[in-house]
Amino acid sequence: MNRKVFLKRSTLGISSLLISPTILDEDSKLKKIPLSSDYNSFAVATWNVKSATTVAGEELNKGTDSLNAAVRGVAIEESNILNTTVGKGGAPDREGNVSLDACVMNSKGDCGAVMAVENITHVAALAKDVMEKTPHVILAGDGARKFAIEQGYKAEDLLTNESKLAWKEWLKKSKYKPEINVENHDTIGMLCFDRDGEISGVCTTSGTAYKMKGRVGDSPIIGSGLYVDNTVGAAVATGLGEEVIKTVGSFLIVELMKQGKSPQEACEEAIKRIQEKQIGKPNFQVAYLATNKKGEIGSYSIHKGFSYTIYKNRKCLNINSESYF
Ligand code: SD4
Repeated sequence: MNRKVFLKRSTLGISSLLISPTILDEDSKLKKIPLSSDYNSFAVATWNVKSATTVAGEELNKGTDSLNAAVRGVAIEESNILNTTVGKGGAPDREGNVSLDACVMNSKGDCGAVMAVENITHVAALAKDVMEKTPHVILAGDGARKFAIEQGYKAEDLLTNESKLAWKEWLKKSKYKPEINVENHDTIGMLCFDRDGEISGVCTTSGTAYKMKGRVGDSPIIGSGLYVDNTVGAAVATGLGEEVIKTVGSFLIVELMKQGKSPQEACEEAIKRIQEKQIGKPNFQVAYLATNKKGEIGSYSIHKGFSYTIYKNRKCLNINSESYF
């Protein structure tokens, strides 16, 4: 007897709760059915982004895979014009152009990224398209924008009146000084753990406000802003990208977890690597968020004020992170 059929017949009579949904899927092409009330699936994201995290968590509850759930979740913040650090409404560079960065990485270790893209709101979805529809991992600038238009994305003006007024105000002094925590609402890095225990992640941002034209931070750089190793866990970063890149922060955290550290210990070690090089208290923020295969979460930042949001068991919570200072 075929093994899958055997498993189905022998367990259905006892309790359908014992059947792996994957076996049912492959075998009978049935849609995934809920096991008990909930799975262990969850979505977790940097900062206070309850709507985005809830959308991702509900997608996971419906059986959406971890990457698509994360991309759909972050899309909420990408189109939220009140969020001046992600997507439409993001603060521009010093010449007044809004340029976005994003990357995605799935449980198979495939990844895609777009950098310094103008006029396209949903850059996380675009990064996923780069991964799935091109022979490349990264598309930058105008090439990324052209690819988006070919794929049917709408070209939009991403500079809102509010962001334009704030930029004009900034121009009066023209002093580049990345803020430490932007209203508890910043780059969104999201990790999703789906019903099948597969982990994927997404990172999307407009980067630091009033950056030089062409500046790219950590967020679209695999290993810096995001890293996933489905056998171990995943990590995302927010804060001053230059410092994250110098220590390849997200990859470092996943490697530390691979060597046995908990997500919390790994995030703390990655922040210490940055702090070690500073004299005294730095005037920038970096924060990390990580999960492992057991679904344990860790987070740590240089300064107070970082928080993360988790959707699990149909509840969404915003949790303050511990910090070095
Ligand atoms: C960057 N890491 O472009 C992003 C910005 C950010 O909190 O996360 N700010 O450097």
